[in-house]
This record gives sequence, C-alpha cells and structure tokens, in this order.
Amino acid sequence: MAIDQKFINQFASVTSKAAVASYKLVGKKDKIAADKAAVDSMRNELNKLNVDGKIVIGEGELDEAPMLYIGEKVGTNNGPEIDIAVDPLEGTNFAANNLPGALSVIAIAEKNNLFHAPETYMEKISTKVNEKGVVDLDYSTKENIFNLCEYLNKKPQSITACIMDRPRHKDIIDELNILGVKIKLITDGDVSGALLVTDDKYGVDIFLGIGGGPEGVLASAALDTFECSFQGRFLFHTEEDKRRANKMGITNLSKKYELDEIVKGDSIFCATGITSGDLVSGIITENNKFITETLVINFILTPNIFNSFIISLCLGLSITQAVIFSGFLFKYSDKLKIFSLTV
Ligand code: VTB
Repeated sequence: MAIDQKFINQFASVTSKAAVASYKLVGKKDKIAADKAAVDSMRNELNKLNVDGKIVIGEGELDEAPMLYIGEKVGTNNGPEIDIAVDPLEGTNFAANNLPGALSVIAIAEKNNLFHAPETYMEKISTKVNEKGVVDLDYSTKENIFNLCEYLNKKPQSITACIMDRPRHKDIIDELNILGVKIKLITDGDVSGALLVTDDKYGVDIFLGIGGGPEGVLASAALDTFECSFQGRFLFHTEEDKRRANKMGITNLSKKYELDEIVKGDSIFCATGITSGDLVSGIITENNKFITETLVINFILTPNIFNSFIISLCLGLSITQAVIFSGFLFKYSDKLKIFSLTV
C-alpha cells in the first residue's frame, strides 16, 4: 500500500498552521509559549485528518507531555494507519529570539515504518555521498574527512562540515580545525543541519555530531529521498533512558542505524518556515493573512517494482542487471516541492 498523495497538501497545511500559531509569539522571549502554540495547533489539525495516526516521535512520553506524546493516537481513526513524527517547533530559541531557522516539522510513513525513538541524544553523521564505507560513525573524524576528500576529489580545505556549537563537540571541532576543514557552526536546529548535505547550493559536504534523537529520525525521513547517507546511534546515558529504550523494544542499545532501518517505504516530510532559514523562508504577513513556505519531500516507492523486474528480464537483462534497474525505479521519488499556503 502507498500513502495517498492527497495527504501531502493536508500535512503541509498542518505544519503551516502550527508555524503560524508559533509565529505570533516570535521574538517574545518565551520559548515555552511559542512551542505550546505550535503543539496545540498541530494536535488540533492532526485530529481533523482522516487517518488512524500514531505519534512515534513527539513531545516526550505520556508522563512528561500532555499532548502529542509518543504513543498518542491522532486523526479521526477513519483512514490509513500511519506513523507520525512531529517537531511542532524545531528551534524554540530561534522563535523566542526572532532568529533565523525556526521550523514546524512533520514526517509520516505507513504503520511500523518509522522508527519509534525515545527522547535521548543521537550521534549522527550525514553526507552527500551515498556510498557505503566512505563515512561511518565508527571512523574517527580524520578518517571520515580523508575518505570524503578522496571520494569527492577535494582537499580538506574545500570541505565544509556542519556541526552544532556545543562543548561536547570540542574534540571534533578541534580535529576539523587541524585538518583545515571549513566549519559551519549552528547554534540549534539540527534537523536542517543534517539536510544541508542534500543540495550543493547549501555548500555543506558533511554534517556530524550529537543532537536530539527525535530530530535524527525526522531528518532521516527527508534524507531517505536523496542520494545521501545517514547513520545514527542513540546514546542512553541514564538507567531511566535505558529502561525507556527497552520498553520501546530497543534491545541493542549501542546499535548504529542506517537510513533504511529508521524509515521504510513511502514517506512525506513537511517543514514550514517560521523565521527564514537555510531551507525555507519564514512567514510573511499580508492583509492580515499569513503566507507560509513549506518544504515538502515525498518518497514514493514505485508500485510496480515487481513488474519492472519481470520486464527487465524479458528485455534480456541478466538477473543482476534487472535487480539494479528495478532498484533504480524503486528509489524513484518525487523529491522536493516548495508549497506556498495562505492561512
Ligand atoms: C538539537 C536541535 C534542537 O536541541 O537536537 C538540540 O535540533 C539537542 O539538544 O533545535 P541540546 O540543545 O541539549 O544540544 C535543540 O537545539 C533545541 O531543541
């Protein structure tokens, strides 16, 4: 089964409305209020949709989040079963302080196709290179940069690495400096950070470091569409973290996840800009209306992969060639759209 394309507009509208709700609190120095406005709106709008939805990445677990908590059911219950990952306000500091980069984000996939992640940190790495073994969470920073340089035929001085400005990244940043790599330091917002490898126009070759696990899953839902790589490894520091992970069915706590283990099948990713950032423009007001811009990334599995395989064989291709050919179609996706909505 595939996700009906009509949901693209509906989910873009959900993030647009959440973005507008939060926009009204931009620059008011109150990140909790800005977040709450986005959460309230998003929950309200999700509950109007004809889906049988389950929040798998949300505002926390039931005991800490009254709304959009992990496991919460949303929608009218009259429609397809889907998994939903939300970050109603990604970049609460950005919104509170009227800084660039605040987004309202959602990702959906069919039931059991999106990773159910606890609220912990995640070690992440994403690059514009989709070749196994070039970069890896298990390699040192130096190895990753050297491999990437060799693959891209560039010198470290021509490579740009994006990383969050955090004391925990001191060693990585020091190493990048020694190697002469250009660094794009971001203060928050590592969903967008990870996505900057998707297009040369952003000028980022590699994103790395430790950020939120939920943000890692959201970024994966978008990265899945591109010829990029992503790996993530959850970090469970406390006994409570470990207990929660076990409760969610994660037994191997140090497992390194590849993209296809985090998101499977069709997916829709929507990110509406609240304040302008690298990925999308922020909200504009005109005659008491709000004009929003939403980046929509839609991964569609071609429904007839089996047919393509058979046709390839009939055309005289070898089994290996047929697998490669149908695999190519399988990866086909309707990548990127920018939606403009008036709310
Ligand atoms: C990130 C980032 C968020 O939190 O995941 C980060 O995407 C992780 O937590 O925008 P720390 O701030 O503790 O490093 C944010 O920066 C804020 O929610």
